[in-house]
Amino acid sequence: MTTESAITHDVVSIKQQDNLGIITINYAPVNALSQAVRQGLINAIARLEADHAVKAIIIRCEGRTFIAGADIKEFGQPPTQPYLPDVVNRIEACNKPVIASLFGTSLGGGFEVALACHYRVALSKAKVGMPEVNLGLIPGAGGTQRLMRVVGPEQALTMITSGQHVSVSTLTRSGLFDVIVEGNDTQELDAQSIIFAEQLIDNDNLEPRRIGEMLVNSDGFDWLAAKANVIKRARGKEAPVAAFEVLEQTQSMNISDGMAVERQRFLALRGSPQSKALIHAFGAEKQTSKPLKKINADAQKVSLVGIIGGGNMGSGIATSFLAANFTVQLIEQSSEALEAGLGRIKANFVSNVKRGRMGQQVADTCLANLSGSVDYQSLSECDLVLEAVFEDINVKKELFKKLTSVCRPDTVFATNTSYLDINEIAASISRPEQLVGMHFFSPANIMKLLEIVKAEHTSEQVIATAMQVGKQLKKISVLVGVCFGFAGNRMYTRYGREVQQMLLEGADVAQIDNAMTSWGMAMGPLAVQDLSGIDIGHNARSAQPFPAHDKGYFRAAATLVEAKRLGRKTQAGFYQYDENGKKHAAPEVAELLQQTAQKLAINQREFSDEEIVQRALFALISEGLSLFKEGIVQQLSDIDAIWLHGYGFPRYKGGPMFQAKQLGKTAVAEQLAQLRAQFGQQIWPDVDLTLLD
Ligand code: T1G
Repeated sequence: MTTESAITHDVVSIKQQDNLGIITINYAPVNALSQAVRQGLINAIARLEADHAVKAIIIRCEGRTFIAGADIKEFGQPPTQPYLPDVVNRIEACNKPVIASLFGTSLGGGFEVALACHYRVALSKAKVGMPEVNLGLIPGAGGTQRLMRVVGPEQALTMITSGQHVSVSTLTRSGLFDVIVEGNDTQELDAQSIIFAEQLIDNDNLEPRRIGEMLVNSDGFDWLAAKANVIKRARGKEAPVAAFEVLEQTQSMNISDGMAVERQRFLALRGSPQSKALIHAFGAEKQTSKPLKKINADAQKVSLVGIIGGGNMGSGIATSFLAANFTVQLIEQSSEALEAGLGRIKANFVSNVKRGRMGQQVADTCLANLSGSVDYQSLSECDLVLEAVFEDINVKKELFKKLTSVCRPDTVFATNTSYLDINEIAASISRPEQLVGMHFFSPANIMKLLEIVKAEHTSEQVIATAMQVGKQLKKISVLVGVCFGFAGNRMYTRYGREVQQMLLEGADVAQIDNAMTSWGMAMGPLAVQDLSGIDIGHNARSAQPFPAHDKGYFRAAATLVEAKRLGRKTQAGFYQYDENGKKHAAPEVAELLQQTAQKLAINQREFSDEEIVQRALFALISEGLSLFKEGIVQQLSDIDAIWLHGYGFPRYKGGPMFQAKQLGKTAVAEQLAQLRAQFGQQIWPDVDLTLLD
């Protein structure tokens, strides 16, 4: 006998099937724990607990996943009743067995709901996790307490402080799941959940098994060593350390006292600067795929991709496409170059397997989709052809001219150029509307950032296709316009210019790098220069007219290039490098730069770390606001996504434009006015600050 009734709107409903009560959550897109879902769960549990005909209860979800966590749309608003801890405790307190039916990604509050259930049935392809630290939070509804009781402090700490999604198939002996259903079939999951519930009833095994009643077994666990490890890996992030402290502090408490400590720390983190920044970062990444000017065209289907150039970039890009199940045809100029390119791609997959990024079978399947040729005719059936050849505009023009005669009329042409004018390349071919920039970042098979560059005549359909391909590549694809360096590198040039200007003004190399890394940047800007080669940027800049208004423009780099100090590759750059590659201060650099400063009549002085960080950050803010004003980017959050994924900006600081918003329009205006007064309008131009309202 089956009766159905809705509990709250249509997000939570219950169905009675014989002596089973089945609670279904249906709240797109990921069954997040909105207020209505929380209220619906509490009402459903109460209703079924009171129904004498019901012997056991299943909590399941419709759609793509079991509950994926608290509702991010409610973040930033005051918490509303029923609070999630009350919901999970109500589920656990139910006097009838409650079974969670897990598929997709049961994360955060979703996993906490599952842990409050008395049993868990899960698909082997499902994932679970406590990703709260990625949002600057810790689990706030019993997750620290119940996870530690089931899997022990070590595994609980790893899951909570890493925030990683863990495949159910790797947790078979964790004690977390009572039944693991092989595969990814949710109908089979539903069936197995019902069978499991019916077995409980048939065996009269109806006493709820509550994790909250278990004790934590910390025997032999070295909390001291674990703490040092958590702090080291946190690299300035507060939430992982807070999670550690909660687990250590509550290991011997009862669940109620433990949850009170957890809740207190959760609420203290909620609304913290780091949490606000991390939640902004999460939103900024999602926002990149929703360009403000809606793209009025559907993406073309792309499966066969031609990659021209098998060097470091081309082979990395080809690796990225192959790993996303595209078929790749690699083109090189000679059989030797082709072999070398194919070899680089295969080496990338060997590394992927060695580092556990993928299994050998997957790698073999990917490589089976790779072929190579020296004949452009082999590109005739490609849906997309992307070039990653030498950065010379005439080489690229010739290449695309050849492609227009070889490829289908609807083939999308993409260039990976970093600095060349895509409008100029497009103007040289008969199908400019087919050309788009797809600017990958090295190493292209690792870096998630992809700039999709819309040239003047690029069609909407080609843009939509490139954005779709970026999504399939699992890249953070950001739509940008054409200018020198597009968005990321143009800002990076401005950042580099400001850092090198401060060098000429007397700031010390190590002081600059240490100030920036202490603030949170992944690497010091001058160490990065040494790594990539000071001459690379210098040669690219030398191809452009020197900005007469900016007498110190990268003159520090020019000085070092003249002194043949090119960076790591010459064991000498901004730093000195010993035979082990370890960097050391190089006093002669300060002398060289002092001479250059004197020639340029730039006075030298002491700097504070704060001023160094502020000047560098404001260079990014100023250039980011100019990019938006010129229409190179469509939303400020895109700039944050670019800097978080392309340049090692600290995620827990949200991005340069998030920092500007946190500083506030008035403070930014005052600081920019001071810099403008000191260094002039051309270095620090007027920008539109209304965006910071
Ligand atoms: N709340 C609301 N909407 C969400 C959401 C969430 N938690 N997660 C994703 N979405 C939306 C997303 O905005 C997009 O919407 C759509 O779902 C698809 O997302 C108390 C406090 C779940 C693995 O951190 O990791 O619980 O753009 O494009 O690549 O302890 O989204 O389609 O309109 O990313 O398949 C913990 C964060 C919260 C999960 C799916 N949970 N989300 O990835 O699709 S804190 C999380 C994700 C918490 C408790 C604490 C991923 C995903 P739209 P998508 P996807």
